[in-house]
Amino acid sequence: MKLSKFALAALATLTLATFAFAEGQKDAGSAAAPAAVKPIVLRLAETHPVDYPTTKGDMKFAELVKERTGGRIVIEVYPGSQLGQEKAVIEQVQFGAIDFTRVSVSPLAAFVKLFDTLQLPYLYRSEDHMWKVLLGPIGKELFASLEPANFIGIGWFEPGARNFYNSKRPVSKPEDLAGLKIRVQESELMVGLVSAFGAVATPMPYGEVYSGLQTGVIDGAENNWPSYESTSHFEVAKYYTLDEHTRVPEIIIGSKISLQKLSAEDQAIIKQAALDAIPYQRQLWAEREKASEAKVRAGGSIITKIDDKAPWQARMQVLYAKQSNEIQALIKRINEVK
Ligand code: GTR
Repeated sequence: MKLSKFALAALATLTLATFAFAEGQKDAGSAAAPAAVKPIVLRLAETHPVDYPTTKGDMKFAELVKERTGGRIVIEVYPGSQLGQEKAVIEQVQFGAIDFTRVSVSPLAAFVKLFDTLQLPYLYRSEDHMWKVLLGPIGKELFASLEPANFIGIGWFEPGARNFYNSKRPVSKPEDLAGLKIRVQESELMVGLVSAFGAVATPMPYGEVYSGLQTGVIDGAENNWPSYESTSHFEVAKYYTLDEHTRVPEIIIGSKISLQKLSAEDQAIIKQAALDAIPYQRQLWAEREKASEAKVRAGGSIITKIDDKAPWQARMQVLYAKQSNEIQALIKRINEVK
């Protein structure tokens, strides 16, 4: 086949262009290759079921991290204690086997004693006072105090107030608790608190409380409205007393071992995302508290309201007196937060 001069020139141009295009593609491939980069997948352990406000807060946190890293960092939330009960999970976070967890500061205080301060009875004047403490300089100092124990403080969630409940009798004054076997979180301070009320404290993981109540191993426990409802404890322990002895903040902690593998920018994105998830969780919490109360009342629980908390507070003086100087100093500063 004979080609004209014009056709030959066109063919040469086309060949060169194809070659140049292929080279360009190679360059682009080696420089960025975004599609080929696998995301960093991190795991977060949560004790509550999927529809619970803290779990939804965790998911919001994960969603913000994914969005703000353009999908480079994916946090998978494992609800319903799939990765273990709180104390065991905290240990795994410490060793880097689990990357994050959302827990109550109560079991965390077994690892970093200063956190006992935050779960002292009748410490906060109100929910608002608690949030001022958590989001102010004291909250930041407490986060920093976690680092020597290999944890990184990431964020706080709303915990509501905790109340006593039992299967035996209505409780309207501290003396009514005498002799009742009350489950507490795995926390020395909580053992002291319940003992100071004259009850028999029984530390036990959250997941074992329902059967404990059902079989009579324990007579009662203490928790906020949403936990009392979501666990169905209200079905087996119908006397609920609104003494509001504690507000024990919920916290998200990260594993120092996992997080130090990330860049400083990514660590900052993660911390900011957790803070930005707080208003969402607080909103869900307020709604769930009302819904849980309605469900519990409809389920036939006998609710005892406590108008005068003074006798309850008076019983707690022994617990305050036992605290270290470091904790006493922190209590003083918390009281001064306006
Ligand atoms: C809930 C808290 C859980 C868990 C539980 C318990 O209020 O959200 O993280 O600590 O109490 O009593 O074990």
